[in-house]
Amino acid sequence: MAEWAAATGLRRVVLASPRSFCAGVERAIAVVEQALERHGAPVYVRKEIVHNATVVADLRGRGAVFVDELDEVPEGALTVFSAHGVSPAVRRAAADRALPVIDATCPLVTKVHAEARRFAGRGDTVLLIGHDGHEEVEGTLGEAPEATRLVTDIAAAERVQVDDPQRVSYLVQTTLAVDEADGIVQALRRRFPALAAPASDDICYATTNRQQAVLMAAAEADVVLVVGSANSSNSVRLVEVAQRAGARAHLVDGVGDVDLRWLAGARTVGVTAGASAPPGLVDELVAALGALGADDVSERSAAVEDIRFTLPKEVRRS
Ligand code: 0CH
Ligand code: SF4
Repeated sequence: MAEWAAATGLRRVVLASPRSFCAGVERAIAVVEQALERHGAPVYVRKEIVHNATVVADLRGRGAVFVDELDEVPEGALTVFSAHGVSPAVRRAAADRALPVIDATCPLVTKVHAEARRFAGRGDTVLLIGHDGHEEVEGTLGEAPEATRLVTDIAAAERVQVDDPQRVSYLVQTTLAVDEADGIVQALRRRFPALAAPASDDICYATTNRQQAVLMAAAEADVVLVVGSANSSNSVRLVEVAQRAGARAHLVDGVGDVDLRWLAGARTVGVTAGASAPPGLVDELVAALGALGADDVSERSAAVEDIRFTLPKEVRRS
């Protein structure tokens, strides 16, 4: 009760915009929904379709079966690849078993895969800036495993070895923090002045926009709440970006994760959501903050997004 009372000084909610679903996530979820509608349950999905507990639970309830690897998929069962992409080895394994596949890889992840093939194909050592063990990184590394080295941070950039310093290029995981990745690229460029860059930024528009927007909200807020799951790279980056800007920031899967002690003494709460977090969870959170006294809800907009991706041909609406 005392915690509840301490949290009731709340007056304002500042919503970061854009927030929540990006075009790649909307497409990936629509792939599973359409597959279920057209083919019926079960539809097998390799890995989480996107890294969000609510999205996964919802689709599971409608007949999607999430598996870690293809060997858990029965013969001939319809299989969806997640938004984060897969390595050529996984594609081959599916083809060897003649599994019917629908690929929900985001087109902007596919773009990075194409760059990996192009850079490695011309003889470069490819320095992939990203997080060890993340599914997107595993997929991209798999395009040219012999030629690619993972660079996780500035310390790794300082020690990575390349075959020929004149033939070096870099790629970036699509969901990294822009400021952190810039620092790593600068460290690499100091060591390899001939370092070649991707033709366009690998950190995607959605990641970049959500980071700029959370900075705007964080500048006004006493505390920032980011809706997203703990395994969601882009969501965790939003927390870190806000924290680096000096804000207190917390990741929550939904309103049930909010610790009232975080709100004690706060008058303004910033709210955003990672690219895989459903907008309805944000609505629930804002409603709960309203019940605590926040009667002034406004948005801070860093960009307007109107990007949409067409669905894979197997589930395209005609
Ligand atoms: O941020 P990550 O990559 O962990 O993935 P997510 O939370 O599922 O968000 C969507 C991005 C998917 C691939 O870029
Ligand atoms: Fe695609 Fe970017 Fe969304 Fe990832 S975060 S699914 S790369 S639009």
